[in-house]
Amino acid sequence: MIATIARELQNNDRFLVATHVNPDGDAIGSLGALALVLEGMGKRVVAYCQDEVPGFLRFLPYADRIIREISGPDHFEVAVVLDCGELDRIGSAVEVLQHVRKIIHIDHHSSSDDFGQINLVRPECSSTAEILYEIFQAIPVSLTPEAAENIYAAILTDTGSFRFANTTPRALAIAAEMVSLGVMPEKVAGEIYDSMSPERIKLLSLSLNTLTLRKNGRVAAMHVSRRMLEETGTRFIDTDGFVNYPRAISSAEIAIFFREMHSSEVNVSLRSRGGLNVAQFARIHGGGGHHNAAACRLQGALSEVVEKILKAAEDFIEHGQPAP
Ligand SMILES: [Mn+2]
Repeated sequence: MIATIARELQNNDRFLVATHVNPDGDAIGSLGALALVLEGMGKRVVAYCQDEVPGFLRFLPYADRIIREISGPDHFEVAVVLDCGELDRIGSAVEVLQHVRKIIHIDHHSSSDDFGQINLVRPECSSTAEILYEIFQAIPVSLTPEAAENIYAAILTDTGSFRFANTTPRALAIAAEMVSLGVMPEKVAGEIYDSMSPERIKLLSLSLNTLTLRKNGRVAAMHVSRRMLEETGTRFIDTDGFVNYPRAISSAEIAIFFREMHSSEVNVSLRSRGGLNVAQFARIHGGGGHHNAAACRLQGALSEVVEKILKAAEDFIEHGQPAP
């Protein structure tokens, strides 16, 4: 499969590369790495992500060239969809994408659909960037420091700074290789983790005040409302990573972060440690993700969704995992 994709990248000339809405470090890093490698091979590339690149990822080489709208499927021979469990998560470009002759789907989410003509889904990989690295080796291409920085940032963020269970020998070895190619870990970490605006810190402080514990702290949750965003002059994108605060509580087995979206829709981020499979929990509520990191979106007022999901999380912990 790796070899097949390597061949497709070599044998075609006009590529669309795309990733999911609300992009994270793996989404933007994978997009940038693949776009840079394809350009290095002399290919024509359009890189697409519906939503804006979060501030902490804008330093990445290529991030400023990602476009947010595309037209016509005819421009592209191949579309490569990255880090995206369902095609719908591409956002508004889904129409165009469905008409591209060949879709190559590369992902590491365990709940990933087979929506492409070629599907490479490897849940054992730390990140989509790790899978790309293997494809790049199979072509083979040598990576520029710019491509390497994108891969490094993707692995760094998807492993939670090399802390999560997906911090495998392989993930660390690729990260080490990227450093030997010129990536500076101190610079990348500074850009990603120490670049908060004062407004964002104020938003965090409001959100920390909403901390709710259930089941003797085994369930820990926080939320951000539209009003908090208005009050602090921040945006939805500024809540990225907030779920890691309830997750950091020693007793927490499930951490939940609620974000009030527009018109009675709530985004729910879920994290777990160890055995509890939050991807399964998310799927029950119409979402998906990984064993220890997942998300879903529910209709309803913020307070209703919070109560409903907290109750469900308590049951989930109490009764273990329901039959699939
Ligand atoms: Mn990922």
